[in-house]
Amino acid sequence: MNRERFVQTFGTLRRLLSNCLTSTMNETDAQYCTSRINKLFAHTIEGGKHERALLLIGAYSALQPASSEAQMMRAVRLGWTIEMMQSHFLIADDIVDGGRTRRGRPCWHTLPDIGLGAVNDALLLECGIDAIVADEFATDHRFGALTLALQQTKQQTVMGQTLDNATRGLADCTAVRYGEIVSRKTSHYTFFAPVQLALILADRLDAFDPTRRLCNDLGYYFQAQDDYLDCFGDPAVTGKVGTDIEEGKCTWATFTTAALLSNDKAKRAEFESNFGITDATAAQRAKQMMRDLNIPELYRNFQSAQYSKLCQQIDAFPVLALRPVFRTAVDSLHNRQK
Ligand code: DMA
Ligand code: MG
Ligand code: MG
Ligand code: MG
Repeated sequence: MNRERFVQTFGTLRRLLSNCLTSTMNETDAQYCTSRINKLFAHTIEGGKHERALLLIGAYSALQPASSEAQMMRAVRLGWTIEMMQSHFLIADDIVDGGRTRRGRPCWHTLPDIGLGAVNDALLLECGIDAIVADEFATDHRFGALTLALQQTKQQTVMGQTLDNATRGLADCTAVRYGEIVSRKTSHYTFFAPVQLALILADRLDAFDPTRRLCNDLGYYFQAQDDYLDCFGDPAVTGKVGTDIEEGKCTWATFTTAALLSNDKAKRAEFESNFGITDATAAQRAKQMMRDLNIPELYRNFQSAQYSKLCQQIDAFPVLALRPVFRTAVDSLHNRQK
């Protein structure tokens, strides 16, 4: 199933979800909640790349090539739950990170009639995930495994975000710290969960461990790109204005900078005085120092080395049917500008 067909299933999904969430309400209340859900979905879910859902669907099709239309639709529904989870985390992430734009639009919480009501909308999306899974799978033998996988995904991501939020300033920017954050906040929900849900649907629980290892590395590659683009990408292309330098985050770009400055006290102090403060001139200066340290070139080298390494891992992946799926995923990431 391609992106276009997946997007076409959105209206039915949204109606199903509104019905699930408003079924016990009177008509007026149900109408209000449905219009809130429609507006929330239109702003925070539509217009995304839907890469996570497409990974799930691609993995499921590869594992069960003879699946019926009804079986595919179940994979599609699960795909939408992953997309809802993504929007759920991004709404909260943008509030915490001081994000202003996403996907070329203002962040949900910055809309004048939304504000901190966005917190409840993030929770609404989370309820929606559980509602869809229950509606579709409550009597299915895979309900327990699916529910557990989703619960673990939420937990890993929230704990990754907890570590990310606790990390401030150059002393916290280390490769080890970064690895701890990224495997939780990004790899799990972006790569492992979609494939894990497909494995559960296909009754292939035996393949979790190698999948987790490969997905961890894919997530590292993906987040390092996200971090680089935060500093040096074009906001007109990425659809978001970066805040990592102003927020003093531990990212691929900043832990690499910290390592390069470890023996240069004066430069380190200068970088630190421009890092972690909300000041456009300071952020510009910090980024210029990063350019002078050749961070862009180091990034290009890292990216091509990591791409080759991932391709080798994929070529040795034990579930043969999934190799082309991972290959498509890594190829679509390589040299990405958004
Ligand atoms: C995002 O990390 C992680 C989650 C779980 C949403 P980030 O803050 O780097 O993301 P973005 O650059 O999209 O704000
Ligand atoms: Mg963010
Ligand atoms: Mg963040
Ligand atoms: Mg980022």
